[in-house]
Amino acid sequence: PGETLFIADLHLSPQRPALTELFVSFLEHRAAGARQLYILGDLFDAWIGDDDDSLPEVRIALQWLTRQGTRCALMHGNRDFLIGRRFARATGCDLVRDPCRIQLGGEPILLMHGDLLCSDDIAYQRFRRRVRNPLVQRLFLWSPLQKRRRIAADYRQRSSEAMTGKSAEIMDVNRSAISLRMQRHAVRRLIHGHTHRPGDHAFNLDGQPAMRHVLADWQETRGEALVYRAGSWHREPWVGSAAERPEHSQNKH
Ligand code: LP5
Ligand code: MN
Repeated sequence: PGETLFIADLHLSPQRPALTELFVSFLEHRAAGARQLYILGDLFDAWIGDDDDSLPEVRIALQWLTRQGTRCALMHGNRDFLIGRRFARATGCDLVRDPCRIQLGGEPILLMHGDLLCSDDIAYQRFRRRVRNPLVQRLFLWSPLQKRRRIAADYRQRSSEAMTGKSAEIMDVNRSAISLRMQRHAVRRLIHGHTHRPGDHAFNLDGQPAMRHVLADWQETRGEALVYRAGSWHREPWVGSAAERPEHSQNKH
């Protein structure tokens, strides 16, 4: 009983206050009351350590959400894999591994951020292995915040330069990587984000119907959640709560 919501790729940053506002309104007016919220990576556009206290309103809203009774699970994305236990403790969120296998209504489901499925992107997978190395991370976290900000900006820069030379196919998920993961975890449903190519893909896995839900990335004007309720699945846009929209208050007065 109760709803389960899935979102990913919000890419929150201090440079996009309207996006943060949209997300906070989603927590307050939509996620509240749900049984569980899953955030499947890239909540933040870049996370350089839990000691960086930018975007305090996000922590406050997540803490409020978990305190009022909605469980919130947080998975690392390729932009915010440095979210740590301090952030989790402060917000009441559970950090979950990528991949993560859950059960909903008796059905096993695999959750991933999605970057691991992009196995054709060799340069990225090499980069990923390096920055996911615990020793490399510890060294990074020991540096002063200013230095970390510079390094993160440099990675972003080099990454976007690298991406101009990659084809769309290379940066998309690999079909056999999907099948392998789903077989290994014995699931017929996979939910992931990362590619910013939202869609519901029904396909055949070992002669059986299978489903892959790709979550949408969020924009200032529109977010989206995948919702599981009473045995069925649907996508739901989020454009802010009616009470907060300017047209609404104009009608009121
Ligand atoms: O997210 P998106 O869609 O823009 O791009 C990804 C891949 N890029 C990345 C890099 C991130 O954007 C960088 C942001 C990091 C923020 C946190 C900083 C913390 C640093 C902590 C260090 C311990 O994920 C991109 C994919 C694309 O998705 C599609 O899947 O293609 O991958 C790249 O472009 C990577 C390049 O191919 C290689 C990057 C070279 C950078 C040089 C780094 C040197 C090695 C560092 C070793 C410590
Ligand atoms: Mn991503």
